[in-house]
Amino acid sequence: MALIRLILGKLILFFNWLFKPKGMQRDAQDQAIIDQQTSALQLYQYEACPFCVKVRRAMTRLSLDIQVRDVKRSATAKEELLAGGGRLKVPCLRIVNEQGAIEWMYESSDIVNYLENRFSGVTQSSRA
Ligand SMILES: N[C@@H](CCC(=O)N[C@@H](CS)C(=O)NCC(=O)O)C(=O)O
Repeated sequence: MALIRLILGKLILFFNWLFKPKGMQRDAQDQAIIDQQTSALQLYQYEACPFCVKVRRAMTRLSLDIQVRDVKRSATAKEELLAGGGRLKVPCLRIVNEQGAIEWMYESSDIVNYLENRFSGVTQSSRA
């Protein structure tokens, strides 16, 4: 079972690499604003988890520089996820909102929707 999981994981990573999505282009000023906003986000994940790959592909498509914390490789990241989110389940997006409150968002589809809703449009500064 572990071997099958390992092979499947490698295949997922291979196809992800082969069909890597193109990142959207923004001008430097807009990208700097987005980078500032994404500095408040962290993705807790496993490298070869298909749901995590789905979220990382959305990040690539949207050109989002979000810090990735690997829960399998880092005991600290695992503790942070358990203590903050309450469940050892990935992917999970840690969001610090404008008031400084922290939200832990589970479910890959919810995370992708959140990222698309927040970051796929034009930035405020660019068209002011
Ligand atoms: N419906 C979830 C599924 C996530 C999921 O099953 N993740 C697995 C890793 S691939 C996991 O964390 N399993 C541990 C658990 O469920 O406790 C999503 O779309 O994010």
